[in-house]
Amino acid sequence: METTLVLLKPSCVQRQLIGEIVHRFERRGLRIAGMKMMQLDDAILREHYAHLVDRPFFPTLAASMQTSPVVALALSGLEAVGVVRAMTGFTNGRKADPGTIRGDYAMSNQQNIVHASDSVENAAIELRRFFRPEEIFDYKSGVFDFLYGVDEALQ
Ligand code: IDP
Ligand code: MG
Repeated sequence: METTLVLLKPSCVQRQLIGEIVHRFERRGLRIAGMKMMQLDDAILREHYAHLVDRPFFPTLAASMQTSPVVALALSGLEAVGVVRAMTGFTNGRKADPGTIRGDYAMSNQQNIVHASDSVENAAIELRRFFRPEEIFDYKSGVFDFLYGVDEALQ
């Protein structure tokens, strides 16, 4: 099983879509291993978006991420990183496929509702960035035996 990091961005929080987006992840069968609201500061955003700090849009990106708290989620499941990234869709909501979160809720390249880790390595780094170890819970989902086949459950 993998655990991945999702941030429900201010575009999600302000549009009152927290419940709707969390519901999508739950419906898919992902287990919520961690969940909390946080106000992000400049330091964590510079670290989280280190690959973008030199881009001209970084100041507006950082500002947009601070207009309200975000909700950080740790989601667990088999191949959870790839599953969640596929559910997220292309960065630009206007180009994202219908059926994806961005394709169903976003019209913007920046105000695109969610962040999702893009690799297993980055998921581990990002989970450490947003959660203390004791904030991630390892419990068995009550429907686990109906989410996975017997062979998959061992992975
Ligand atoms: P991702 O969120 O799909 O992984 P990244 O390229 O890692 O996309 O960019 C991180 C975030 O930066 C995006 O989700 C979006 O909010 C913002 N962003 C990316 N490219 C642009 C841009 O060209 N203009 C404005 N904001 C952008
Ligand atoms: Mg990214």
